Parts: sequence; structure tokens; C-alpha cells
Amino acid sequence: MSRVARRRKQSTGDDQRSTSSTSEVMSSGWDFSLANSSGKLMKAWMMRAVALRVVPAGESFTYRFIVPDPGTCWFHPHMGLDLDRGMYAPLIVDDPAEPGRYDTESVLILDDWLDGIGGASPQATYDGLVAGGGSGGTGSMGGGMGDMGSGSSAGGMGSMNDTGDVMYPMHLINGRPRADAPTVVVPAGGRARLRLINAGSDTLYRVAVGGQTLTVTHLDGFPIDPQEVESVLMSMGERVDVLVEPVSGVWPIMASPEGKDGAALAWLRTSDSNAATPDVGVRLPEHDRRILDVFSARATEAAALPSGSADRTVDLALTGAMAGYEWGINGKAFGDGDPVEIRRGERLRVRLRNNTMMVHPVHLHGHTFALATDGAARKDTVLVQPMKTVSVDVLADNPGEWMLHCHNTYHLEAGMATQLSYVT
Ligand SMILES: [Cu+2]
Repeated sequence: MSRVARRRKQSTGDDQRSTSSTSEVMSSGWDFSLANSSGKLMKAWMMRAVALRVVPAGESFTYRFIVPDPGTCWFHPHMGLDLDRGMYAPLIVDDPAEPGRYDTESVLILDDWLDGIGGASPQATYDGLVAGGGSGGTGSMGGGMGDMGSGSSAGGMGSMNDTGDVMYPMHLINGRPRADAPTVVVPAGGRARLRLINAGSDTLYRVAVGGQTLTVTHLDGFPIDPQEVESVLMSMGERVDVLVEPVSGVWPIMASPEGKDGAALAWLRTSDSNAATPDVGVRLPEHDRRILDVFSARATEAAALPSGSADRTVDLALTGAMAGYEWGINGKAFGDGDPVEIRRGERLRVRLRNNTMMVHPVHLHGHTFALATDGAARKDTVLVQPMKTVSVDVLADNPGEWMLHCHNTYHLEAGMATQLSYVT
């Protein structure tokens, strides 16, 4: 366990903020220094506003950028499989006009973990997947297409097909396993805001809080008309903010890995309760009750893209198979295919068709998008289920070269990415 904790500390300890207040961030941009003491090359992509830089070992690079929107964000490198070794941290931008009221605010980062356990490593796991199957100890579920079968242990909410390639021995919240679960304390009768981030590499998490209703207020940092649910399904890269008003006691906050064994755990305790933590197993009844439907969520007026029709539509097929572990877009691995051309000022509709039997959370750099129906939620990452199509609208307002990729670390490493290129 100490290894996990130590890695967590390493992964965030080198980052330095150089601003002191949110208002400064909002008004004058932000210096963000990354110092690389890892002894190897580190490539960093910031999620929304900042482009890719390679930070050589022993050197540092300072990002300076304007923060366009408040919200729950995170940052991490996209260098090989570093993300699955815990190199990430939350990036929370406070909203000076925050309308919500809550008594406590907590960031809960979900992660799937195998590195260093039983000799496993992300690289050995990837190599095992490419070689066509999981050998023991690499943590890989391996096997050919369909080996996971229907996979999901979930009852009810629609059938998931393959939700992941890798079996993880541990699921963590804020770097901590179940036996050392973190606790969120909320005043008796109070309201807690939970900022949930799925930093996992290959795991969808279904999150619920025992005995409680969740009021979902933000998706990927952007406000929605609040929705009351009992569980939320989060793909890799997604963030969900919820409000909870627990009745007096201690309650499990549980992230159930979709289609996989185990669970990540935290506790929600009211300040007036000394109750012992109960034995809660790996699944709550709430996991199989009302689940958030991202596609029916409505953006608040401030967060919605202006209504309007797309100037142009681009089709991107998510392609590949477990055999050979060849993932790509339009049948090509990153670098082999043509970039998607985009013109400044246009509204581009990107139609994402998943031609595989696996789920793929698709994330776009440098922009946010709206799910392509009027008033739908604004996001930057969207889960595309097997054999389904999801359309998103992108306003071309940030010239540069930007990645669009699957946020499964192993699929990305295999090439499931393309580039959005501004042309004049
Ligand atoms: Cu993928």
C-alpha cells in the first residue's frame, strides 16, 4: 500500500502553482510549471486550453494560459502508459459566480491500479495485450475479441459489452484502497459537493452513495440543470459533480468498476455520527437504480452552445479489434491517417461511430463540445457504446493542432487518436 501512496505523492509533488487566487486565474491567465524529475521523457497535454509539449527529463516547462471556463478538471501526461502509473492531479477552477450552496467540497479521484502489484506493470500489460492475450501476473484479461463476453455484472441499466481490457487488482479513491478508504465529513444536516474524476486507464466506474440521492450539477466541469439520480456512470476522463445531503450516519461512497471485480470506496460521515463503518461489499442497491442519462441532461443557459446547425459534418469511425490489439480511427492508427481539417469560426459536427464491440470514451483537446441536440450538455469527453453513434458539435475557436482520442490509455497507446488541424 505504501508504494501506491508514495507514487501518488511523487506524481503530484513536482507541480507548482504560481498564482495565489482564483480571480487572478480568471483575469490574467495562469503560469503552470511542470518540473520533470522522473528521469525520462514526459509529454504533457492539458485538457482544455493548452497544447502538447515534451518535457525532457530533468527539465521544466512553464505553461501560461487563460482559463476559459470554471469547473472540475484534471491534468496528466500522454506519454506512453504514464497515466496508468498515477501521473495525474486534479485541476479545480472555482466559479466566481457559483450559484450552488454547499457546506463541504471534496475532490474524489477514481483510479484502477495494477502497477507494482504481483509483478504487474502497465508496459507488461500492454505487451501482453498486443501479444494477443493476458498471461498471468500482467493483470491483463487478454484473450481475443469477445472473451469478456457480456462482461457487465451490472443489473438493469442496458447491456454493456466489453467495458475494458485489463483486470485490475485494486480500485482506488484518492490513491487509497478500500482498507484505507478516505472519509468526507459533512456537518449534520449539511450538504456536500463531491467533484468526481475518473482517472482510470481502462475502467468505467458506476458511482453511488449508500442510502442517498445524488443531485448532479456539472458534467466535465460545465453546469447542467440539476438532475436527481442514484448513480452515475463515468468513463475515463469524465468528471461529474454531485451534491449529497446525507441523513445522520456514515455512508459508503462506492465506485463499482463496470464489468469488473472489486470496488473503490470512500466514506461520507456526518459530523454528529460516531457509528462504525458497516461492511458494504462491492455493490450497493443504488448502483442499479436511477442512473444519470448524459444524453438527456440539459446545459444551463450559460453553458449551452448557441443553438444553430452545423456548417459541416465529419464522420469518424472508431475501429479496431482485440486481435493484435490494433485500435484506430477510420481504420488507421495515429500518424497513419489524415488529420481532420477544421476552419476557424465554423461549427463542425463530428459524428463518432463505434464500429467495435468495446466502449470508447472520446476526448477532444483544446475545445469543448456540445452533444448534438439543442440545449444538450456541454462536455469534452463522451462515451460511445459499442456499435453506437454519438454526434458532437465543436465551435472552432482555438486555432492550432489538437488531439481527438480514446481516453482508454491502452487504446490510445495502440493508436486510437487523430488530429484536428486548423486550415485557413
Ligand atoms: Cu478506446
